Amino acid sequence: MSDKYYITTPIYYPSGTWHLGTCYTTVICDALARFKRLEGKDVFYLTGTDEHGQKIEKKAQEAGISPKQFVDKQVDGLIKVWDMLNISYDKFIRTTDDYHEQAVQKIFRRLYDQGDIYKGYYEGWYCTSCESFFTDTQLVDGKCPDCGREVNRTKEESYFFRLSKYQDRLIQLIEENEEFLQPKSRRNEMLNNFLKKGLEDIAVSRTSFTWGVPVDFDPKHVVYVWIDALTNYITALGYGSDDTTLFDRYWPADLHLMGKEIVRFHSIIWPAMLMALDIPLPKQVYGHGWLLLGGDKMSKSKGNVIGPMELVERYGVDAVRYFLLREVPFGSDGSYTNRSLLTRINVDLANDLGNLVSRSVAMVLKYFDGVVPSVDKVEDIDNDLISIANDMFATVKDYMDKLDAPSALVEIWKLVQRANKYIDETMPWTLAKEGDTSRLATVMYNLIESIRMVAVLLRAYMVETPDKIFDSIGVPEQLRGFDSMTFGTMPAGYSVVKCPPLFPRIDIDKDLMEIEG
Ligand code: ME8
Repeated sequence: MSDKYYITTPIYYPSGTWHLGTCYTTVICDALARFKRLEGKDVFYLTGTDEHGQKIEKKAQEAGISPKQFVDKQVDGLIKVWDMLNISYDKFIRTTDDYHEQAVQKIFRRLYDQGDIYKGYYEGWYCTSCESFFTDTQLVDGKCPDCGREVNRTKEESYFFRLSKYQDRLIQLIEENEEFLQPKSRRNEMLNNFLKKGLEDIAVSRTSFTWGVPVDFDPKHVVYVWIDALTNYITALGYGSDDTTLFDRYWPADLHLMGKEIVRFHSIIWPAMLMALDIPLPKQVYGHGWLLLGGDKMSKSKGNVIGPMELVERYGVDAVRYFLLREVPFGSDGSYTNRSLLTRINVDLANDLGNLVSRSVAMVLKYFDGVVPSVDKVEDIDNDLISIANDMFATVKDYMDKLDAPSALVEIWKLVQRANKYIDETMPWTLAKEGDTSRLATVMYNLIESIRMVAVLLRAYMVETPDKIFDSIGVPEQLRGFDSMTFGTMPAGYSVVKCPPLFPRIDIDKDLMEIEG
């Protein structure tokens, strides 16, 4: 099995407000990247920005500044959001980076030289918001079939990519290799709605505006923004430059993760381009669902957004990350409401996790002067807790291999909840009163060890809480890794210290009044 893992988010249009929906793909990729790193893999996590095209040119005009000034400002804003969410990307690519533009030109020329790109005339419809071309029959009620907005009639000289030539190979790829495109619903959609209806060659250059990568052998054309954007996954690794070390190491991508609305580009156009370039295909393209607000996709251009910054400032980075990873069943849509966020924080984080840690630490402080005691008197009831703890890693890993972070978190919470129940069942305060120190020691050890194992796994999903827990229960560096996921690995004798509440309980109605007015 290969020990490298190359994972990508789409590159973001720096065209409007950064909102919680924007953060969805990135936070999931981040959890996957962290998980794989903890498994010992050599991870390369790529994200970035998709800065060319008519939409950006228009926005810059409206703002009265140059497109480059516009995107620079927007990208600064995005990087601040990623920093605040502690996104552990290894590279941030901008499609305005010189090396990328040069590689795009080389790729375009090569495809032209070998006959995969040819010159023609495009006449049809263009949705500027989606940066997509459509034929008459593809429109829905005369509007963009993807976003429902107005489309413009376009007629211009254009270069075309021979997409039709790859139709049979694409059908074969998607039908025969189940892993390539997931989930299954997306596979059916691509096969039935696009591939089997017949692929037409696509326009891959524009002449009606200039904000793009110029076609070097015909500079009144700029490369179509999706062709420019998709290549980022290989140009970021040095493809088309003098140094291809990263490309040689990490390509093919293990996972391209994205929202379902752009699966068509990633599972049809992108593999066809790679086939034309004779480059191996990514191992998996996965189209996740949307974060909805008020029943609609949270979206920059619709303006129905919730800002991540305010939420992180108010509730902390881990609460927001946890919500994004836990709330939306993977592959489906899920809704954001302020109440659902606050309820998750109170129930899962403050009550379940926070209370478990604070109660357990308080008892070790009270009954054993803060030193974790060793197991002394074992009872049957311990076995249930221990077996949940011991089985947890394999199950969580299994879910993460299927990209299913919500189910992985549910699995971790089974131990959190079992440990809370264990406190109620063993009643340490009664053991203390009765002077059964041997049994009390065992119960305390089992609780602290369960908490440690939970915190080790949480390192993939949260960025502050695991260390707070480790510091509170005295876990040394070498017992914070995935190689320590067997119950009993931590020896007794470490000291615990009081931990400030991990997630302070929220007065939901009061907070809702403050947030919503
Ligand atoms: O599509 N819920 O960029 P983008 C879940 N530049 N995910 C959401 C979301 C929501 N409400 N809103 C946005 C582009 N996203 C192109 C990609 S890649 C070669 C070019 C996700 O800024 C969206 O599904 O519109 C996508 O995965 C990502 O944010 C970037 O979207």
